[in-house]
Amino acid sequence: RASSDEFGWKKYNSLAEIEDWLDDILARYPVITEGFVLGTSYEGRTIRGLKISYKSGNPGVFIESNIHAREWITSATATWLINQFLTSEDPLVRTLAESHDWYIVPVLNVDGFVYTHEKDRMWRKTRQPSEISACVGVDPNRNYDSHWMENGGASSNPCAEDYGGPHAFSEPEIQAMSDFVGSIKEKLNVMLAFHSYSQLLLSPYGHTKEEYPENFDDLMEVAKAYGDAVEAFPYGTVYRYGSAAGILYPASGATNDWAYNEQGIEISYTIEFRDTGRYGFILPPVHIVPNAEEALIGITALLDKCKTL
Ligand code: ING
Ligand code: ZN
Repeated sequence: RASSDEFGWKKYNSLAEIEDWLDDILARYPVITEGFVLGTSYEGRTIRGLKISYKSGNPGVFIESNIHAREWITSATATWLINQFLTSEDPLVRTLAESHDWYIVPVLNVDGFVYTHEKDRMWRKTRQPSEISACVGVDPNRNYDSHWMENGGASSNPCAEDYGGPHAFSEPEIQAMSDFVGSIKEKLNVMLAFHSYSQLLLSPYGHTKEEYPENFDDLMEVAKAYGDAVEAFPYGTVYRYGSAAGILYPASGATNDWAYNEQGIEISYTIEFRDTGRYGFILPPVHIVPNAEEALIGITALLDKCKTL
């Protein structure tokens, strides 16, 4: 293979490249890492995850990435973080990596991700056909069973980009998330759902802006720590923060609301990475490493702040 075809962070990788790389990681770090299978996608692909644990009983952090197919920066960032947690010699990164148990799903929407590589770069949804329409796919980030389809936070039109699906958990990928996260929720302190783009930290709730979580002040303090750390980092990138419905738009059935409401994970965010719209979803690969560095700095600050709550 030509070196430019190999796995790395100078380009976006295909699902096959990411999976081969995960196999390498598992072979190279058999004590620290453990592969897990989240479940099977509509088209029959295995949805894989990686657990990184240096010692048992650490606070658990779950990272859900690439639930939206076209948001390639999310899996590029998730894999870069995995690599840092395993190989960095920076003492701050070592402390971060070794003092948490990480559950990372680099590509949740595997069918959609493959579709963006092979057919339509701008695909967002899953690839399960509808029974009532010729349109394909459900918005997986509207498909969790948490205030599903309430308050106009998702569309009932199968052709819409934010179609909530025929019923909650209609998408096997999202049912798989629910089963897996449900089975380890006692171990999880933090849920981070990676998205792009807009440079935002979004807390619950997405389903309403009339109400706010009981720990909303804490959630904002923690989000501020992330934003301040990223802005102080050499690139000066600005992240805004607030509740999803409060600063963005109403959206029901999203991961962070579900994790918060139904799984009791009190620190739960959607993170919208670079940029603010110049390139949008088609973020040039030169942004991968800077974006990932910012995520690392931000997550470090976020988890440090959590300890003070
Ligand atoms: N944005 C998220 C979306 O699913 C979001 C924003 C997430 C809103 C969670 C509410 C709750 O629409 C992108 N870019 O996908
Ligand atoms: Zn998204």
